[in-house]
Amino acid sequence: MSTNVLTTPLDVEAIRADFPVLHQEVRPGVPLVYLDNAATSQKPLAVIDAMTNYYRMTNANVHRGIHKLAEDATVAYEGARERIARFINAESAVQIIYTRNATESINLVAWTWGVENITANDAIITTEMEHHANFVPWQVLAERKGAEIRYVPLAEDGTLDLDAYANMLDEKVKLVAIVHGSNVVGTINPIEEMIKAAHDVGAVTVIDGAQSVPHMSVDVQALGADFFAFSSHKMLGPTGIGVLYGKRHLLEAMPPYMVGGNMISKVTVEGSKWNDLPYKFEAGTGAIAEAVGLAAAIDYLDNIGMDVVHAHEQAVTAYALERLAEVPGITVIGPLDATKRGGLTSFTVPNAHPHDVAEILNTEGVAIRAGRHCAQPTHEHYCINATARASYYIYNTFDEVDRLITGLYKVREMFG
Ligand code: C6P
Repeated sequence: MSTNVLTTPLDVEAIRADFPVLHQEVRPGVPLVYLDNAATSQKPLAVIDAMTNYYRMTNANVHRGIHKLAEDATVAYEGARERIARFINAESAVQIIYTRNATESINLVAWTWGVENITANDAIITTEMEHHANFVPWQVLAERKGAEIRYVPLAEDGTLDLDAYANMLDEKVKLVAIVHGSNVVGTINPIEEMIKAAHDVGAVTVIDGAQSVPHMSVDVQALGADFFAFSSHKMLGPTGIGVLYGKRHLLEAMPPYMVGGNMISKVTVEGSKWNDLPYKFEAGTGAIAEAVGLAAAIDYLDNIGMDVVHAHEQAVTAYALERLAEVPGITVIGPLDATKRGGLTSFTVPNAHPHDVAEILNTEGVAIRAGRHCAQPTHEHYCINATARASYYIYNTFDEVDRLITGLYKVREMFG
């Protein structure tokens, strides 16, 4: 047990009361401990109710009808866009493009801005810390264009090697793609300074905020990001909707990603003209109820305060790091200082495959993720095949970390 006093600024029990899914036993007498939040978060009643009410009372298509329901649906859909813009401090809601998820947001940039701007004379920088969503699109784009791709290596402590980054920045570099918060090592990267360095050589930046926006205050203008991507489902919102923020002049100059209805202003047999931002990038009917749900999730998080969310996660993560260090043989990858991390811990257990670790923890009611977490280059850096990962959110308690540790002692007993 920890010798430190365990404190959090959050009333976690009150928060837990808002999440129906948490109040269940995975088998009789074994309550669920949900520590797979980096994969997807649970949803509070406020989000579930907002979406249910939308379907019960409003449901209509947006931007098309002139009847009351269509108008109400449009107000809700566009109101959600405004809400998202305020949450990340975008200059304008027209810079918030609805996508399906962070992966689609990044692909949108690769297959529009990237195709238009990257040539065989250019270089793209990404890092060994990326989720495949911010790695594979750039690899494929570089291959197709015959461009060079450079990878910022990880330093020994699980941060990015910033000296190597500085050395690889030159006038050939046209695009820099960096993850804000890693989904494996947990590191929060100093992206403000990395973006500034990229801008100094004239490069455009794509920031993967899938693991930062849910957990900390993010101000896209203060960061200076050209493009910023995230997913609703990791931040208490529904699946099926994500966000791409982009600087207006870049979005204006980009061709559409998909074409069809909604994204046009004029269509004749001679040709078509594109709609204004943000609709130019939103072909077809969008995820309307999901936008409503995402706005409710943002209200819920903002009500708590993102600084409080972050402080709670750092307290739980610091406690987890301390307790994981007690279990003989466990190796945690990434910075051991919780203040440099988001709320997750990836680790290996001697003689036990991460899938076995997850399996045994599952019998103890503890849900974690095992595997490469769609970040194979990061695992290759450590010369390991896979890790077990426990990831925390606003509703996780210190007691739940204790349940994880008890389960890990069982794993150690079984695997020697
Ligand atoms: N990581 C995890 O368990 P999507 O799937 O598009 O909503 O998010 C992709 C993504 C992009 N970047 C980072 C840093 C991420 O962590 C993820 C999703 C999940 O780690 C599922 S693989």
